[in-house]
Amino acid sequence: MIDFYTWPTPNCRKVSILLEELAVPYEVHPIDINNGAQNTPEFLAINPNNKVPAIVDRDTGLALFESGAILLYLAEKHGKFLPTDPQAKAEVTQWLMWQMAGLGPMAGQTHHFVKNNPGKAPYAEDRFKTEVARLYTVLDQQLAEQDYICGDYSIADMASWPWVSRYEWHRIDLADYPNVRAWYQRILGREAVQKGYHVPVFTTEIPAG
Ligand SMILES: N[C@@H](CCC(=O)N[C@@H](CS)C(=O)NCC(=O)O)C(=O)O
Repeated sequence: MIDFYTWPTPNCRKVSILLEELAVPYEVHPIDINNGAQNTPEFLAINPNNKVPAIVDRDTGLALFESGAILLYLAEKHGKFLPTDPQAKAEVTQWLMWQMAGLGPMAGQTHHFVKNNPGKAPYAEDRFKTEVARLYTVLDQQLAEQDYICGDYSIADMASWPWVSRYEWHRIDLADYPNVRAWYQRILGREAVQKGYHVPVFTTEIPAG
């Protein structure tokens, strides 16, 4: 049984989508980050980094934060969505790191400057919007000849997809990235993705792409 500490954000949805895909039992603990629930002593005992998502694996007692580490752990534990062949595994890990260090932070900064604080820092708005567009171009090329980022559906897709679902927030028109759009809609059609998106609560319809 997995205790899952979460809120409806892209980093958390990666984990809820994987939990749904794995069809393993988990108990949801909503952490309302808009009201400071990430700063309580109880939550800090699980994640001293004050952020969601986090999990506790009741089978082992392991407490884990950082969405990429959680995806790797759960995929490896259940032997799904992460290849065992060293080269194929390295490729999935590479694209997971690409999302963790690139797409996620750059899109997040674009939301902060362009969507939430327009006009306050034009240089930052331009810098992050340009970088996000470059990352979408890279992803579009990667998807030119295959349905999923590393060939088969994997945690690399589950990491990037929830960020792409916020394409309107970072001012991306998916029509400019036809391979990304087809990939986005392909994954949107998965039942586990639709269920995982709405954990811990329904907030909005999933953008259609
Ligand atoms: N690199 C971390 C980022 C986690 C993160 O930024 N979580 C956000 C929500 S998506 C959060 O908890 N924000 C609350 C805060 O910053 O106080 C991960 O991928 O898990």
